[in-house]
Amino acid sequence: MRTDTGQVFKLEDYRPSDFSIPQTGLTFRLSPDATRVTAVLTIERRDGAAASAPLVLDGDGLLLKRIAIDGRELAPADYLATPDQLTILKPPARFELLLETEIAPASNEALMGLYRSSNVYCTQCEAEGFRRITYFLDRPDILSVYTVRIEARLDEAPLLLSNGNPVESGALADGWHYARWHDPFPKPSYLFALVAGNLGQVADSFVTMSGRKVELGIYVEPGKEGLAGYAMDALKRSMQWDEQAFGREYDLDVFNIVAVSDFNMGAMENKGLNIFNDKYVLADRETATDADFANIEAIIAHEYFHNWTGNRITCRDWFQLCLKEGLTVFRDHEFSADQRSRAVKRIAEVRTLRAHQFPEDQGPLAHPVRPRRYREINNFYTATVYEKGSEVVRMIRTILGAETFRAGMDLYFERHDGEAATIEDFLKVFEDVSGRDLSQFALWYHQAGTPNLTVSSTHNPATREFTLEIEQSVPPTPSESRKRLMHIPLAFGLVGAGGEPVAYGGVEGAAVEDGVIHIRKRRHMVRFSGVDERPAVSLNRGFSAPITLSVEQKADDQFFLAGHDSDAFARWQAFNTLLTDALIAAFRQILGGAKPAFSARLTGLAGKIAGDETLEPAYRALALSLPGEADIARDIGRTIDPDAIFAARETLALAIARANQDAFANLYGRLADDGRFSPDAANAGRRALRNILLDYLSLLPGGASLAARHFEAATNMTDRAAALTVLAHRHDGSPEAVKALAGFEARYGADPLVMDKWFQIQASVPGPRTVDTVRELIGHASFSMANPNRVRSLVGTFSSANQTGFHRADGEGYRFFAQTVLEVEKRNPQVAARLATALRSWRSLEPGRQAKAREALLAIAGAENLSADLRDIVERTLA
Ligand code: 0A1
Ligand code: ZN
Repeated sequence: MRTDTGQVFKLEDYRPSDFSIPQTGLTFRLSPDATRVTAVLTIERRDGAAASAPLVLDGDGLLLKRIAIDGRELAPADYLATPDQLTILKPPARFELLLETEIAPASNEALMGLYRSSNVYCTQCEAEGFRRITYFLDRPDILSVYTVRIEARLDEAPLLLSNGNPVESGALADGWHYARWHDPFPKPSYLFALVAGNLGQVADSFVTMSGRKVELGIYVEPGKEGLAGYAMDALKRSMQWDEQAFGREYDLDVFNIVAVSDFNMGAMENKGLNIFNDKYVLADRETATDADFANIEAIIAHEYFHNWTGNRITCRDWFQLCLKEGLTVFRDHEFSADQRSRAVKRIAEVRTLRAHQFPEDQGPLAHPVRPRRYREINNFYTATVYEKGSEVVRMIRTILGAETFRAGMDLYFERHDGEAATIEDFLKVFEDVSGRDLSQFALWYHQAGTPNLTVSSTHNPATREFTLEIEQSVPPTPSESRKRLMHIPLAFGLVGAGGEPVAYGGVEGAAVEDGVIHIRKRRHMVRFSGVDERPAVSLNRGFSAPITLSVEQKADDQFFLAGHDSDAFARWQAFNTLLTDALIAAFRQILGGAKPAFSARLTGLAGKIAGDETLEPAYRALALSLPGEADIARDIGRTIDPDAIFAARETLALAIARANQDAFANLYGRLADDGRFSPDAANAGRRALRNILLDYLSLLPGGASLAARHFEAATNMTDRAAALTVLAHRHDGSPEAVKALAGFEARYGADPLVMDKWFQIQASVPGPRTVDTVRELIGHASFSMANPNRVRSLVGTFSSANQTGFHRADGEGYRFFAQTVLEVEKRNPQVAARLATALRSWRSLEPGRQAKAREALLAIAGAENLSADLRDIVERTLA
């Protein structure tokens, strides 16, 4: 484990390396406890580098066994080797460096570098894992052509995979065999991958737009081949979509995906050999929910799209991470929107952004989409870099229009193919194709914080003028107290009494193009002339900018937009805002000792939306799902009491259920499962609507038995998990809940990915007792502290998705959490650091909980030998 050195890496310190490594040859002789790695590197001093410059290679916990230059062993005086660095004091200008290191994959529990997952050898090198394999210039601007030879025992590892194309394979003495792979595309070390083991294969092929045939393989645990069909289908759709939407063709003869069960993140885009967390590959109706299917489709696409945005054009340094991640998320979002319902996809994206990126941006861990400094790069694979990074690309498209945006992307691929690029390079292509100046817009990359727009409107019937007064502000964030004014593309609509768009004569006060107001100053008075009647204003349509809005809007207008806005996102937003406002009012009533009440107009509108057959079922389901407790907390902002928020939300749910009892029961009946199954978006949407109706109906008398029947009758995991959640959360401890939990465990006890759902459902049961349940479940036979999916399902769910349980008033949730984070850290610092972010919003809690949360953070910070990963998170959180 790398302990903290306190070193801070700064963007302004970037300079190219003195050396390049045009060729990399690697030979692996695989063995669980002592794998021999022989690296043969062609190294050249770069033009302009000082002749006296030593060569300093990165390592991480390495043991050097042999070192030679151009075939001659080095004398001890010629070099300096520590586990973390290799310095060659007087290297020639061009030479071949041979290095032999020995590593122990079986005891690698950090899951970085070469490790074992269920007896399969696999690698994870992003961001800095390659240096755990051999000494190297382990930085993304060192592009090298790799040739890899893998040797293993045939019985232990019949399958040998690496990047690029297979070259040769054959038998060796004593039951060993080998394979050689060559990747003709120069790549950074973080994209290196190796897999060796006994795996089942699903094979298919794809013919690219220029007529080349690509062999596709998905490799899974033997016996699980039947669960990889959906992933394969998603892969072929992704390949086709990238040709159509971006003109991007695949470039190797093979494309392989391997699913492993121990993985720190979702998946990894290694050139020609993607490695996946098996959770994002394996699925069928019996084991996977509709959300799982949608995630698989999106992540398969994401990793595949990286082949152009990330691999062919990579990042100059890790500060540019959003160059590949934000752009690739944008591409996978567009893919899913095209494959599914665009409106529903957009609403879901915004909910995710608000749930994960907004709290990050509004708390102690806030950072710009392109950070300027880091202590541990692993901690910057964040919602800001990924999700806000994607929103920034989307805004570029909004500002330029779809055609010019595509021209810019074409120019980006043409100009930077084969390079390690920067955000400046990316912005420049769009300036060049459009002739626009994007320098103010570039602040979206450089400045942290969620901008806010305050909007009010006036109508003057005498002058027929309608005016929007818009003011922008960007709240201060850590180490950025003063903010500059941003360029915010605000899509809008003026809506007339019949729901029609209101025509206007002219506009003054801001540039307005194609339904977008370009906010560039602190304050704009946007005057629309020739407007006879006061319209309702629909703002930030399609969520055109990742901002918060404070709009002075009459309740009548808000209700009107929730029923009539022609922009599906804005319409959903209008209803969601009504719900949020009602919940916040109820929260205050509860704190004041009053019983909250909700208007019949609001609960009635919920019923109207549920039954509106002109709307897609998936949209109706999203509208009916109330703002989450964390969403409400964020909108309240400070002195949060999670118990009062929970009570407010439950009361509103009950009010909606009571007001619409018959209509909901009726609709629930009409949506009954016919036993046929397809994971497509339309079918998933009907299930989502039926399951949210169950959630409401379960609050009424007879609710537990209704949910139990739903559970028993389920013919797919979506319905089964939904019913189990309702039973466990709403009827905790009831005979129905106890029976269903036991039945689920008995049925799926041997399937770790399904047991993760069982852990998740129990870890998110609201209330003070759940911390005890979670403690107990840590001892369950299906649980393992060494497996990231298990840890996230149980401990991660408890700490980040159980507001009343985790924030138990006596601090017991926090104490359990601190202790567990430190225990996870001993094996896997990266997973521990991510877990620890659950306390990032501790300062918004009411004083009692705040003090207890701080104690827990201090307990973590005070532990000995903290990893760089965890120390970085905890210290920034406390700062
Ligand atoms: N580049 C991957 C994310 C990723 C990052 C780090 C990892 O190391 C444990 C693994 C994966 C992606 O965007 O999918
Ligand atoms: Zn990615």
